[in-house]
Amino acid sequence: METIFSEQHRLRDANTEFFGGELIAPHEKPSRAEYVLDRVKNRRLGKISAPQDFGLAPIHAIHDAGFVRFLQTIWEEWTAEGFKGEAMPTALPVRRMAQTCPNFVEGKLGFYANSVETSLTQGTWQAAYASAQVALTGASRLQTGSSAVFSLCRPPGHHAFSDSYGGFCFLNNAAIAAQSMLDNGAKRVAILDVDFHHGNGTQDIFYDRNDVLFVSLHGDPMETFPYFLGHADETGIGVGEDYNLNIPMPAGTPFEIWREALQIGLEKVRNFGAEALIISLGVDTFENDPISFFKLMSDDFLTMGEDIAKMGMPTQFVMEGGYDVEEIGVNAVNVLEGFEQITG
Ligand code: OKP
Ligand code: ZN
Repeated sequence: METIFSEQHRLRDANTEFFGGELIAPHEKPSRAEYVLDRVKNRRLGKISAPQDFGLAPIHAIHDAGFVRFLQTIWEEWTAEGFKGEAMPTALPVRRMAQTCPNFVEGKLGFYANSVETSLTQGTWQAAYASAQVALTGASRLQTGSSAVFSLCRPPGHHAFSDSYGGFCFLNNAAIAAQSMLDNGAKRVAILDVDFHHGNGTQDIFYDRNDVLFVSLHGDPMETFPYFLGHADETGIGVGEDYNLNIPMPAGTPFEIWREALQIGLEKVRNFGAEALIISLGVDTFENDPISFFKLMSDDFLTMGEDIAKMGMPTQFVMEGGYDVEEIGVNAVNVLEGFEQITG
């Protein structure tokens, strides 16, 4: 399987993540992608290619123009004010507050944030842009005859909404890839999100649509991030009704149970009849992940890949989370090797 990878991911290298009332060294750091890339090389998974540049148009097909401009300009605006730290909001528009974007930079941050652990920094936009191009290049590969591709995206994307960032995500790579496939002739695309966290951004982007099915297996949002979306009763709206499936699971969920949820999700995908399957591939379901509570073991990721391969669909793997950096490479590439054990 071919891997698409951009060195530009290193431009996302924040000093801070707001965690437990402290500013700590971020969980989402450059070494994550390097561990995965090293494992791809060591296992000789296949060739590694730089992304093509598809420009801003396919990003604007998913994201609000004001939000994109905000990401492009925020660091300059923030430093122009003389602030010493990384950019983060203080006030957020919640219940009954006016939804107008303020002029002052700190207000803009609150307007465009959906969570506040994620600092904006120099280089974040450039890395997020490159990550989206990695996803777009993978999508293009599927539409020019590849049966499977690995988009080694970093930073991740599934917590990015059309008009908000958060949860270490800025641009929704999987959504951008899905939309580009539709805009290049696909009729239906399915996104299966196996990251430990609910793909709240992806769900919201496609919630009222029936051309993209979204299925997510994740920690129960009553107990974990992103908290406010991902419940089982969120099934879609309007023509999108029944085109969204959430399977939240409790702390301690082992692979045996998780795999039953996977089968339900895959059955939903099968009945949908999509031309392509995008996997939002987070491996933070791993038992030793520092910020998650499922109990998958490294070998389980092989089985996960096998189960996905049995769908027999053109498949794009888009990297999302996974924070036990020592094992993230093994676990992510295990999914890909399991997939190839079935497809050859
Ligand atoms: C991004 B991805 C833990 C707080 C969690 C944000 C997690 C973002 C995960 N106490 N903070 O889905 O892996
Ligand atoms: Zn995650």
